[in-house]
Amino acid sequence: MPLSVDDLNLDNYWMPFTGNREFRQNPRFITGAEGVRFIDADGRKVLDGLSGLWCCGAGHNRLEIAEAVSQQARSLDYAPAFQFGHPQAFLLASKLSGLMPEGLNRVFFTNSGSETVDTALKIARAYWRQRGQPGKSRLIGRAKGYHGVNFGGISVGGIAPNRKLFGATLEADHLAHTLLPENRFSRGQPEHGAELADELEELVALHDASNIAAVIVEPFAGSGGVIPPPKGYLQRLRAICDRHEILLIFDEVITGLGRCGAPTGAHFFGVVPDIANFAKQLTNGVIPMGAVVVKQEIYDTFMAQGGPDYMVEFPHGYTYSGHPMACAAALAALQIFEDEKLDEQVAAKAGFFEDCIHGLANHPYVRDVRNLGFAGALTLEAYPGEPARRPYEVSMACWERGLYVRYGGDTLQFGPAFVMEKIDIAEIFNIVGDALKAA
Ligand code: PXG
Ligand code: PLP
Repeated sequence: MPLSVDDLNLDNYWMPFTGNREFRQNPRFITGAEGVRFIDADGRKVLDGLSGLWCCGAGHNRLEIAEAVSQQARSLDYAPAFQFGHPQAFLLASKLSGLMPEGLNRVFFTNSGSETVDTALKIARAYWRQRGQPGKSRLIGRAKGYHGVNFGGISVGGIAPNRKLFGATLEADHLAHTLLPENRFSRGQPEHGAELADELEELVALHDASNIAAVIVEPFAGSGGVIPPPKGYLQRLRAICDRHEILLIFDEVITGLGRCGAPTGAHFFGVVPDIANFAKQLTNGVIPMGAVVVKQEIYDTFMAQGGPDYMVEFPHGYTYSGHPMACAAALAALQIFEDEKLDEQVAAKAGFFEDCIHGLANHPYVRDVRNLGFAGALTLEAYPGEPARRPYEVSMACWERGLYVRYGGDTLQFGPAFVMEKIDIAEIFNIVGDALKAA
């Protein structure tokens, strides 16, 4: 039912990652969804150019998921996560393990990408302590990396506005980002920059590997503006981690479960991390959930500790870890993933998506185009001193024309649902083209 904005009191809700003052002047309400479109408060259909926030790859309002969640709510709404189990969590851990690259098969559940990141960082540090190397505690991220908003995540994260208000973080170093000027307008993985991985060798020389626990990177940087890794870069990072016994964590919150056109970014790039993080697409966005998947050897290290068996091996977990409703949603979502071969759908249509987004290369204000799988970004020429303004303006112009696209920093970002048809993908970029010309 269309909802009148006038009836709502807008005073109390502090919106996340939103210009709250701007929103109150120019409210935009989503009141429904259908397939790959939202419905707004005026009853308009608006094409969803980002699968929600990168999470609804199977499309919106999937009946299979709705029914699984509804059934779960009536049979077991909640079970304590600590010291007791319910079957769906075990089923889901097995099903998810089946989608992982060889060797990643022990699963810890969380409720978001941010919790997943902090959990992975804690596992990494604790692992080295369990192995008798407590000095290995330093964490290394990458400039332009996004690892959520909790303190661990912003410590390794590399997006300045997300860090600058919050004071001291965990000790962390950052590799350089891989957004090189010579790679502008690359299609898929760029040619230049594999050697940027060698910065890790320099950090090892500086700190010594005996002080470094883990390196965390997104297989391709998502929120930082869809930055695919240079060819060979991730392989090089893996080799350096192996050489120095440093854990490699892939934050696959965006890249995982189909976005790259493969089950995971690890599959797509052919590099297997020691720990991989998932969230978003795990439940198709229906119920919040995240998962940290680790190599069996890491889990076994915790299980090999001395002391009585009733002692907790890893003092960490959330009230809602493995929540029955989230498990039900995830089991149904992964079933859809399998039945509809969502990763193969992306692989089959990724070339079309690439042609469409690169078709905007010569449009006004477009300074770079990047893409991989069903992810892409346009970097827009900044107003002097105001890098974020033009993407905001173009995004709002798209909304008026019936397209939801995300803007962040100096980029517009695209991540269509895996099930989106070519005709709708083409429509996304037609609308963006019009909005750019009108800007
Ligand atoms: N790691 C990565 C790689 C992410 O992309 C998180 C962790 C945090 O997840 P939660 O569930 O705590 O938000 C993310 C989330 C965007 C956008 O537009 C990206 C994210 C979230 C919201 C918007 O790029 N990534
Ligand atoms: N704060 C308080 C006072 C709590 O009791 C708890 C959990 O018991 C938490 C925070 C953490 O909540 P969650 O387990 O949902 O992360």
